[in-house]
Amino acid sequence: MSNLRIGVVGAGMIGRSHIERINNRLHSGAVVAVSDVNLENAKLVASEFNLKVFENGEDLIADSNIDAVIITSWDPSHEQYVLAGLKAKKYIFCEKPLSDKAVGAKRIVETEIAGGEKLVQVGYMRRYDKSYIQLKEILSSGKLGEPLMLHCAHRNANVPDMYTTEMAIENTAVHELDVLRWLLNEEYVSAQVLLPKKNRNAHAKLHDPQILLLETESGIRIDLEIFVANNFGYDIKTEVCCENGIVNLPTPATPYIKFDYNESVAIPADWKVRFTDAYDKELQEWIISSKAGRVDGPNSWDGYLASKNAELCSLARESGEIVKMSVEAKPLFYK
Ligand code: ISE
Repeated sequence: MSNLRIGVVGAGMIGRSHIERINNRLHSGAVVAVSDVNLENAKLVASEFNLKVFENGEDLIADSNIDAVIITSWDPSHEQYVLAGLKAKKYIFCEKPLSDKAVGAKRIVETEIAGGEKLVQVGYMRRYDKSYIQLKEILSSGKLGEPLMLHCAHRNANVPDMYTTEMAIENTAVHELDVLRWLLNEEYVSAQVLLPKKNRNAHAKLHDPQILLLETESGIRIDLEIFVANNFGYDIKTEVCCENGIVNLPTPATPYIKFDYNESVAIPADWKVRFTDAYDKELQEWIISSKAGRVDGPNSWDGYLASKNAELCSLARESGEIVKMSVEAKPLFYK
């Protein structure tokens, strides 16, 4: 079968890097078209990868020469493009979050169910990361007993000036909100957010760091540190304390150097470095499953729960209260 012809809506940082990986490294699919609200940016990326430029995302999505769509535009525009993709009955890969609002993600779920065909995958790439997969295998083997507590950290060296206090949860912690329910096979029942002393490296519109305290259905307690202006590098931690033992998320190997009377190991600069293999695997599998007419990865329901849970955590931060998170029954369509 011929290559899946892919159109990309949003030619910013992650959009460009997905185009590069698909066209230079992956197989069975090719990005053939691009659009961006910044037309000049779309033209620049198009000339680099020899793509057709569309002036607006909806036209690209509806074009009959496009089989499937990747949405990497800015978060508030995800919903409108996913809905356009559903209308055109195309396979859609939408970067996280599925929508910046739970109500938007819910509309996507309802539209997809009404259309009768599963078409949407959400870019929660950690589920494709080798170290998370190993962690899940160890927990599922049962040899460590039941998980009781998780100690997690999501640390970035820095974030752009437009990054706000809300985004620490809705753009950053949303990864853990997705991957931990996948890891534990459980939903969250409550959340609380603590605000430690403010980091002077964070700009005025960002309270950094933040601590999320989550509780799951069976009573597992999770503490998650979000520290996005740490000035030293990208650092992701998950320690799971079980009845008979403890397991830590493996850190991908980097060279251990002895030099000039010092020992050192490099820390990744950002997520693009730390999760590059996961992004490759995620998109390769998306191309293969789209060609086979399936959605195998995190779907709209997962995307909706991540956005909804993030919104509830934001509410917990604003109110200072412990917020209850009701467990919604998964629609049959997604089972
Ligand atoms: C960014 O949008 C991501 O998705 C990264 O994975 C995350 O680490 C970062 O904090 C977010 O801002």
